Amino acid sequence: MSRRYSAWALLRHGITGEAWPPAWRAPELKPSYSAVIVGGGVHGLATAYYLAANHGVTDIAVVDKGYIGGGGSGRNTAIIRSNYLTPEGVRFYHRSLRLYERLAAELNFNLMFSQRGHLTLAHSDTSLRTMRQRAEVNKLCGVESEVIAPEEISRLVPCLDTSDAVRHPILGALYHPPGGIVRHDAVVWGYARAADALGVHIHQDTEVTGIDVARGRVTGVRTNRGPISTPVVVNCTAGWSTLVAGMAGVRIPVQTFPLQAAVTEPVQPFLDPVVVSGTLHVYVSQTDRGELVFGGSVDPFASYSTRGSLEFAEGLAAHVLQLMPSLAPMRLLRQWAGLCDMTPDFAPVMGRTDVAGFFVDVGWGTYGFKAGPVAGEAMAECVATERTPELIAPFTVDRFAEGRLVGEKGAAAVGH
Ligand code: PYC
Repeated sequence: MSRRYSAWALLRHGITGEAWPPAWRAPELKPSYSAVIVGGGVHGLATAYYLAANHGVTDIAVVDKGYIGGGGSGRNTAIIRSNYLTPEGVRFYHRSLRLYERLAAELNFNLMFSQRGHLTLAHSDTSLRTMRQRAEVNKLCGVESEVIAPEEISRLVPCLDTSDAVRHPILGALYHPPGGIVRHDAVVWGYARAADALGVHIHQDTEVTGIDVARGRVTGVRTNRGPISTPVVVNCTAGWSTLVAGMAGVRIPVQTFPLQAAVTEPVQPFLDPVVVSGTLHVYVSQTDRGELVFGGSVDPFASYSTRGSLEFAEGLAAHVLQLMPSLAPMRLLRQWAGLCDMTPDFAPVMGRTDVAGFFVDVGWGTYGFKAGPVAGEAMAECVATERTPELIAPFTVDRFAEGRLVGEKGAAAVGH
């Protein structure tokens, strides 16, 4: 633990009320940087951190039009897992989970990563077959996953109604012990602090309004605070990814849909694993503070709204109570939505583009937060070496024109 955050400092600040030193600086915006990363969420900050830590590139600006972690990184349900469907996806998220496992030590910041297991329920023969397929692909890629029967599910989550007296009886589940939850704002702040300490400049309230390209190469970005000249721009945005890419003349096949979530009042711990039901369009986990965090499917219509709707809350309550009837007395405290950039195959768009120096790390759909560390690591390598790392080669933008889709819809937490 650094001296700034020692137990002695904690005591002194607690007793005297002395202000804490800022966890990252607020530097002047320089007129030029070696690289500008657009988007101060977990992807942008992780890319900056790994560029500095793994490749010695520190002359970087991370710019965000709002505050860091204010977009998808602060609006997700903080689920970490690697039990995907395609070998490309499983290998990629497996690396992310491994990075998450040692991230608190690496960043010297408590991320509250809790590997409490992850259960995806199957309510039909078809989904049981998909779970079996996922379990086999997972095992072949070295990821711990197995299909378990209702008796075992009931032992892991006693509050689940595993009887067959319900509309959608539980036939089995994909059980993934290494999955779990993490404190999402801590991940953002941990990367921000560590990147800042290595010399990266973080500029909040700094909106990119244009990207300059000359003779097929990026030459700079324009912002609401003035122009920056740079040979490298990395688009790490969600929600605005097509708009930022469009500024460089790059088209990516993404449509943006809100994904709603909600949180209850805190109660005593009773739910250990994360529970997902695609058929009932719901996933739920209990935080260390005791709240239940719920999410559902993306909204049926493309939009940029980040407000919750009554329709969602009603549907959510109905579905949750079919799974866990004893939750009926609990009260919802808050609702919100995040923006999900959906691609045709539910896999991301990563790497170089036809514009030299313009890189993309976008199209994360509902999978973005859990990919933050591996995406940052791989994008940093891609930018620093100008080569596409093997792990992200399946996700390049040219796959759409070449018909190399990576169909990852079957690994979605809920139906979309
Ligand atoms: O893929 O685990 C997931 C997920 C949960 C919420 C949104 N996506």
